[in-house]
Amino acid sequence: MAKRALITGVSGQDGSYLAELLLDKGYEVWGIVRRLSAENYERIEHILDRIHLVQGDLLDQSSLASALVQAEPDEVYNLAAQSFVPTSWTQPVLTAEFTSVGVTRLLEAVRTVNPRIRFYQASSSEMYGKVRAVPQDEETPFYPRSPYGVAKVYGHFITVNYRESYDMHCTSGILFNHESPRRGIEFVTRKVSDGVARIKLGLQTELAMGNLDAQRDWGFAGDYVDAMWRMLQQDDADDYVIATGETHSVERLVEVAFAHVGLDWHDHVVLDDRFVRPAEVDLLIGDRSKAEAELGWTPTVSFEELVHMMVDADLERLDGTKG
Ligand code: NAP
Ligand code: F7E
Repeated sequence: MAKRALITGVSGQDGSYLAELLLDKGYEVWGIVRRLSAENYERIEHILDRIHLVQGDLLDQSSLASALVQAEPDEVYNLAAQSFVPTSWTQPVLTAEFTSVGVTRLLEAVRTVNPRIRFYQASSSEMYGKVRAVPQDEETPFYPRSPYGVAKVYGHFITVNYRESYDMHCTSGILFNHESPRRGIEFVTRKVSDGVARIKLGLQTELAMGNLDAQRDWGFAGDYVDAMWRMLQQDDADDYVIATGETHSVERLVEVAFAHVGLDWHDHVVLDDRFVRPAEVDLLIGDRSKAEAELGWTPTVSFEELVHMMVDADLERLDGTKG
């Protein structure tokens, strides 16, 4: 019989890639979506006829239990969250409700409906914040620098706690930044790829940016959802860092993206304090040795390939709308 999976956040970047991956593996795929006044299925439009959607919200306990009863999953992937770091300063309580307590709501629903379900929690390198070690691995202490990072630390430890308290198969994947043409437009990689494409096509002239010195370990989202699946296939649940092991500054990102279309970033990028954060995460670089050894996982897309892929996708998308 086909395995069944339930994904929260199926309409997001990672949810859409994970749904594709699980369909390819023969899973029956279910996704939880929020009720919105207008549907927001752009990233999953191409697979809508192959997946089952059920309405639910991380704020609503009974909707999560109902979704589990309906979908009868073997595996649950909790990808839903308020995931944009700057919004976590303007909506800190909502961020905590979604990104922290929401995890407990879902874990409680799993525990009461069927504690044998395998559970994946989308933890984040933002938990390392003001980093205590370089590179960061599963043993590195957390020091979050935003309400989002703080909320994710709670989500991580409640997942570990359900594993230890109830002997449930609960895994926390500590994923470093991962991007794609499906990345939300306000995140830095997509903001840059979209801006570069617009400037190249003559639709705008400037790109306003915040801190160019921040360094991130950026990988391709398609690779990272494969790591999620591998984690839930292990006999024992555990925590894993997923990262490329390379770090680049935002300035380098901008340089590579503009150079790809034959432009010099100095002619177009302007600094704008509105995009500078109250507290910054200066440097992230992950050590994926454990994931490589135990899951056999390695990234397949380099930083330059990722930036080129995103700029090309935005050029193609915007070229069609030009004029
Ligand atoms: P994303 O594109 O922002 O997607 C977030 C998803 O969560 C969307 O489908 C959204 O639904 C859903 N959602 C938000 N609030 C919800 C609620 N109250 N109830 C139900 N669904 C809700 O995020 P992503 O980049 O795919 O990331 C997936 C997960 O990994 C997130 O938990 C994120 O924090 C975490 N993470 C991401 C990265 C990264 O670099 N991408 C790294 C580490 C960890 P709508 O479409 O209705 O808004
Ligand atoms: O910022 C700097 C900014 O918003 C990256 C989320 O998926 O990854 C993501 O969090 C860096 C920061 O992602 C702009 O200050 C400069 O240092 O793309 P971002 P993030 O905050 O790293 C982690 C792993 C997650 O878990 C999160 O959910 O870029 N930066 N100028 C800028 N960032 C933005 N957004 N916009 C700028 O203009």
